[in-house]
Amino acid sequence: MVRYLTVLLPAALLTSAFSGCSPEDTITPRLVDPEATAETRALFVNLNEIRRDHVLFGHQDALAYGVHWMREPGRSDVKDVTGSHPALYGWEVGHIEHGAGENLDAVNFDDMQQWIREGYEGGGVITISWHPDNPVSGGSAWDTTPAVPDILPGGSEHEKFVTWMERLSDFFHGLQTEGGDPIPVIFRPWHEMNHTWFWWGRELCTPEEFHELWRFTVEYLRDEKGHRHLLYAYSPDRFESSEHYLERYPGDEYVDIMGYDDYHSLHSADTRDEFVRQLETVVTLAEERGKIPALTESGFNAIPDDTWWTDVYLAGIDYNETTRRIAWAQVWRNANHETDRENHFFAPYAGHTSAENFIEFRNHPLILFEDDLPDMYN
Ligand code: BMA
Repeated sequence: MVRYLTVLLPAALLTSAFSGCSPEDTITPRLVDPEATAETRALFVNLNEIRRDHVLFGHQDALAYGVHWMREPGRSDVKDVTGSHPALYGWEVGHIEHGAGENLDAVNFDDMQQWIREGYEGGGVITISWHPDNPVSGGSAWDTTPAVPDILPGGSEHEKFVTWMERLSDFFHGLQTEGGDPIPVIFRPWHEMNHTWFWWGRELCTPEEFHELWRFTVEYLRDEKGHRHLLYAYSPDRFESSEHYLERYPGDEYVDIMGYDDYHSLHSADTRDEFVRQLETVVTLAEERGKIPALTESGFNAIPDDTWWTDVYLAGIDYNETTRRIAWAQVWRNANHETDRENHFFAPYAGHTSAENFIEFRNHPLILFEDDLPDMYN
């Protein structure tokens, strides 16, 4: 059984080998962490099984705020419109590296831990991104002063970076159920590294330096800090070819999820070919390696097209047998209109002109929201 995940098998065969097993039985997918908790392994196996027929819908910061509200227990814009929370919750830990009380979008970290607990207990899947500040210049994640070589072992800022990683680890340790069990999390660091807008991006470090940064991140959390509840997601932004996608891929031993972020080929059906080509590439590359493919960030800011959800987003994802095998599709956050950014939202809110179409999207059999999910952790 163990062997099945270490060789290349079609998803159907792979999953049928596991159906009916409980995590305690024999399921040992070849994860980055061979000692991952039973729930974390189950999450991987279940995502891999579910993607044969379904795609989970995800939203960033769903429980923290919406376009016209903040910090209201049990609320999300997605639920306001559809009656259900998203199936996958994205969270962002930028500024955890400073030991700050709030992230870079003013979300309180204690609240975030509580919302992560609630999302997990409601059956949802949790993914975390990180936009750490520039460790050399002190600027933001978008400050492209070169920094990667300096934070690697032997570099002048390495110790500082280790302190940052320690704070990240402390936050991860706090992600526990009431009973003290670690909550499985898909960690998605150093994303969009094939472009040049972040300090860890292309042209700011060599592929080898990037690989070292990635491996250090994994080994620190897994081996040094003993986190047994993490799956690791690699997610470049839009790309030209498999070679481009894989240029900064740190190796099969260091990646569980092969994702991709795309805000560019999703504005209309005109660029569907481009979107489909990239989804097909990600699915194919992931399946060749026994990894899980996903659309890790996406969306159309402010959703100016009222039928975008079905006519562009779903039509692209559901384009063919290959594209629809991604495990999830996540859209970015709904910034609060009064306190944060205006017109920066990627899911509809109650009363938005795409709300009706979003309900149609939610009712499509391919797409799962939280209340459609089977137990993802067993
Ligand atoms: C970006 C925007 C920013 C935000 C950042 C991190 O895409 O939403 O406003 O600070 O993500 O969440």
